[in-house]
Amino acid sequence: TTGGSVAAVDLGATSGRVMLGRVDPGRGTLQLEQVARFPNGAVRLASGLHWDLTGLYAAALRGLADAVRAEPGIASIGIDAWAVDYAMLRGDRLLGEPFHYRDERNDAGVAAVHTRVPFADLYRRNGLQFLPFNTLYQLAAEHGSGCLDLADSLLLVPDALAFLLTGARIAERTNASTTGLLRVDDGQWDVELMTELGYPASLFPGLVDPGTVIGSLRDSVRSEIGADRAIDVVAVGSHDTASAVVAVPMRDPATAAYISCGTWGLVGLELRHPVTSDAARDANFTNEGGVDGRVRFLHNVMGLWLLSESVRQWERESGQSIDLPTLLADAAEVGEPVALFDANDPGFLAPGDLPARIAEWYRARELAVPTTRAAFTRAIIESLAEAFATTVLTAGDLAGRSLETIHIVGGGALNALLCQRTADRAQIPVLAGPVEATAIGNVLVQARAQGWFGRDASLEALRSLVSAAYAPHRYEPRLEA
Ligand code: LRH
Repeated sequence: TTGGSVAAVDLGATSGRVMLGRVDPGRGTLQLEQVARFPNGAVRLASGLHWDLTGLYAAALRGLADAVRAEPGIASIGIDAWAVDYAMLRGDRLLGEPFHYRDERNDAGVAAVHTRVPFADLYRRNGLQFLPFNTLYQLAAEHGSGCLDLADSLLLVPDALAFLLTGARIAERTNASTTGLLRVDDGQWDVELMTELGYPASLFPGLVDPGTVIGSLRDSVRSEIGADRAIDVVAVGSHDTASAVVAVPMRDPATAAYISCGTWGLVGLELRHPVTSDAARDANFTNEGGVDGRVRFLHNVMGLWLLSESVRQWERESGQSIDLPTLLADAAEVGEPVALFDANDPGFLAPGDLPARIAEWYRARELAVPTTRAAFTRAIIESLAEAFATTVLTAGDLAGRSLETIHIVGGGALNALLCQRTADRAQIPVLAGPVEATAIGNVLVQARAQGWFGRDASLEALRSLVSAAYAPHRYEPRLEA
């Protein structure tokens, strides 16, 4: 046989899933089957906004049991999740549930870090865009809680789950690059920076690259999921965006931009070398670590959070559930022009009544506030499309590339209005799909680690399998923008 099956655990901010991936590069086939899906979200505890990591672990275990039942021969398991958030441990024990990056505690952390190390210096060292929740700011907010003194290790969310499954402590490199504590030039921990900021370097485990075996399932985990033999957990691009970029079916990364669109819209390019120019810093572009040492040169745009958090508020107000396809169809029918708002306004980050904050944004600028939910939704989509388009064009300028296509992957690829309006506003064709890019990227990196592609297969070889299995939907730009 030239292929086999692996399981992907893919955790997003609103839901998690366990997928079975069947890959046979010899035959040119790639199949994905969802075996479990479970909700995820913030929990407001007395100490602030947290994730229910224990609940996620339990749900992942149930999903893995389903995966093993459906396909007893899975060769390995890979885990990816959102970036920056972490669990602290003492010995094998979790020191509470991880903070959610949308918790309000970060402002003080930002100020504390920037008085010690000005942002321009940080950018030169770590190449990261400013996001108030980058791990290094969260850790500054942790000072005074006493937890940093108690902990003896710190694991990012996917690494924490891998630890619970295997007992092994590692730091997968793509996700470690989002902490702000990794050097952009050589991809190693910046121990000097940790020391300057007062974070014990001993908290951070050794770095591993995607494709490395993390460890084998603990015996008790094996019996819980009904596995009758050893199964390895393999590091993938454990930062969900790194896995998604693996599965962007770019023919030529030199002329393609991508938007990984879920809760966030991650808008940028794949580069061989980081760009840390003053212009890139001023445009707040990040150089995150990709699979195979490639650089994810991108900017965070607020993403579908604007829509989902607005819908949540409308549902809370009315006590009725809203059908998203109907809402989007109504939004597409809105005839009168809507005013755009700045989709990147930091005031939209925290959970709560988002439509009120958007309305406030308009009022402060004496712009007309949309009067119906359909018009509001249309304003959100148009504003997102505008932010996507300008960010793509900025990325091209900063990296000196002329772009011929924009790939949209993730849930946003299903949003036809968003895809079309992005094409219109950028005047560049949009290729939409695959929707499950993150899980596919997770599966493909495991498949390569198994040797099914040949161990040195390039990302281009993996991507050609993606385009064969998931032909993207093309949106031509229309002239009226
Ligand atoms: C998307 C994502 C993104 C990060 C954010 C915290 O899920 O990982 O790349 O910036 O979550």
